[in-house]
Amino acid sequence: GARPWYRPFDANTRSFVYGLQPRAIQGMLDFDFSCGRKSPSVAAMIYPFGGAHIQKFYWGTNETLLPVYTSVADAIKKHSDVDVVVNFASSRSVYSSTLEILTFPQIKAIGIIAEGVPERHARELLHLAVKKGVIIIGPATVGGIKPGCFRIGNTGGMMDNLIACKLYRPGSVGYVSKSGGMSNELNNILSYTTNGVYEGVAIGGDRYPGTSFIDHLARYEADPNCKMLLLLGEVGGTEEYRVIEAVKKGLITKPVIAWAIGTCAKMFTSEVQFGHAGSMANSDMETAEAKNRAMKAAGFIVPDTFEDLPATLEATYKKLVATGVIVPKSEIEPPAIPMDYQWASKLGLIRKPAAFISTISDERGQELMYAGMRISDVFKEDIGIGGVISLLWFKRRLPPYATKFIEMILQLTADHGPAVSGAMNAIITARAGKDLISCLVAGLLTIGDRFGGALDGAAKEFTRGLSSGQTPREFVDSMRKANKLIPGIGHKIKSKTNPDLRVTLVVDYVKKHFPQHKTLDYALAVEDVTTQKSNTLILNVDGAIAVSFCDLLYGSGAFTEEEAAEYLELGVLNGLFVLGRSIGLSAHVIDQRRLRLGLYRRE
Ligand code: Q5B
Repeated sequence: GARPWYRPFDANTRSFVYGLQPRAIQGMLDFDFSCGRKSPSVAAMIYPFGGAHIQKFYWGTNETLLPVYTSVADAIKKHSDVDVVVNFASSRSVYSSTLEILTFPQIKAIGIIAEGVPERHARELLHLAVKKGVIIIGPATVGGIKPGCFRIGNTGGMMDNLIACKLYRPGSVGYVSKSGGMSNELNNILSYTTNGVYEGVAIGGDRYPGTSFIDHLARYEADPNCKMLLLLGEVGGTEEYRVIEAVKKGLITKPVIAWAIGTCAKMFTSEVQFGHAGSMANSDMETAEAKNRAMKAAGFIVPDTFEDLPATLEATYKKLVATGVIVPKSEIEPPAIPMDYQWASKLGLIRKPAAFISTISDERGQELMYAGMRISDVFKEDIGIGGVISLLWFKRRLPPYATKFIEMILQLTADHGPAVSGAMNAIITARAGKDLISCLVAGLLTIGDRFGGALDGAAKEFTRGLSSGQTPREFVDSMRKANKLIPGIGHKIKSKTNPDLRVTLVVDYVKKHFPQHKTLDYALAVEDVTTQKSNTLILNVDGAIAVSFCDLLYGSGAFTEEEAAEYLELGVLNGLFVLGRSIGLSAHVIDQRRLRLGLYRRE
């Protein structure tokens, strides 16, 4: 339904928010809810990029969905009840978007938040809006607030502040200021000196605001529910004189309390430009002092200093109550607004059991940590990939010979030609046109008991044999009796006569650097037995790495017996082969792509 011209916002006002501003919208919806509004004051968002979609918001404790349209026209088509737009477009795009909004007669008021709008654009918009009878609030403002009804964007600050200032229900004072920050102060002062704000508008600090003091004060004058006017002017410009004119002409008759801030400008010897683009006196008339004098002379209620403003407001309010102009209403309790989880958590008001626990890395602080070591120290101390694995897999720094051994494993297992099962699968997958990750995974999934995944089994069986005191032959016989192949023994092409040099490298390194190598020696003794049967039954690369790692876990002094046993139990050793071979499998995929070979089909 049509609203009277002087009341652009009421408890049924519905708006569009131009721009993706979920926090501001949630703030508007929380305000609405505290006012007891029946429906959210935001009907939809308009955002030209990324396609039309839906966004989720809270309505009290429930959730509500708001559509996002890509054009004003689409939004208008769907929401005939909307007559306000809160335009969060940037200073670059606010001109064109406001021009577009102004083409729809349905829109009666626009809040423009952007700072730094070129003055030429602001003036054009202002003229067009006047012609079309549209109220523009801004640019360079938070907007305004109509307690109990409607909040433009972030006006009034956080929810606790809005509640403390009783903005969830209307009072009797209509105010207009330039600055949004000062309007927060006015909301606060009015909440304890009077029955509170009826409506408050911050017109913005630019030289050419869309609407000025007089536009809003004239509305408050005409609105029978507003009983007392408050004007917070400032140094610079002549807008206060237009209000003086109106009072002199008898167009404004309600009591006007007024103050122009910036009286301290006279303390400076040169001209002072305050925070707003418009806050500079270009003539004597534009000084705050001259304005305060003129407003007083015109019959405004002007305190002696800004500090006296609360007392002046209180005295005027009491007079209006005494004469029956204002009849204070009994207070109502606003509904509690649930606090956002993240905010409550930040304030330490709530706790929640962790969904999962991790003990190896932490990215929440300033610097990423690997098992308590700063990422910058990882490089400062040049701990290498072996050091990083020792931190992330074993949560400790291992001695250099051990981290070097880990790196040796990765290098040795990186690849073993295109014929091995994993590489074949990766290659076939690559030739089927799949992406690198799919091909890599196809290769990795081939790793198992027989191919590359014999490390954990080898570690388990050889440590069991060794610790139970079995001789190598007894060990081999017991495995045969149990009908089990010995993990880590045997190779398709490598043999006693065609030795696997990778194994030789491991054996030599371990014998040279490890403080003890009982498990490796035991495995080599087992190899002596198995190769008597067939010279391909050698200690293979999986087996050599696995038994050496057992010697590292048990003999380096970096792990307790229990920890060493636990790591074997957890099955970390196959991970070493997986990690190393990922290098080679990726290489085969890259190679196939480079060769641009077509789909493989077995002939
Ligand atoms: N026999 C590796 O098999 C292979 C025996 C055994 C007792 C054993 C086989 C095996 C255990 C698993 C293991 C890791 C399948 C291998 C790797 C990485 C790689 C690969 C690459 C790379 C080879 C012939 C006769 C039979 C068997 C007996 C065989 N293995 N007895 N313990 N372990 N090993 N896997 O050559 O009486 O004739 O029936 O499963 O450690 O994967 O380069 O390709 O870097 O990519 O096909 O190096 O040893 O031998 O199965 O024909 O057996 O020896 O019982 O006896 P073969 P089979 P019998 S390293």
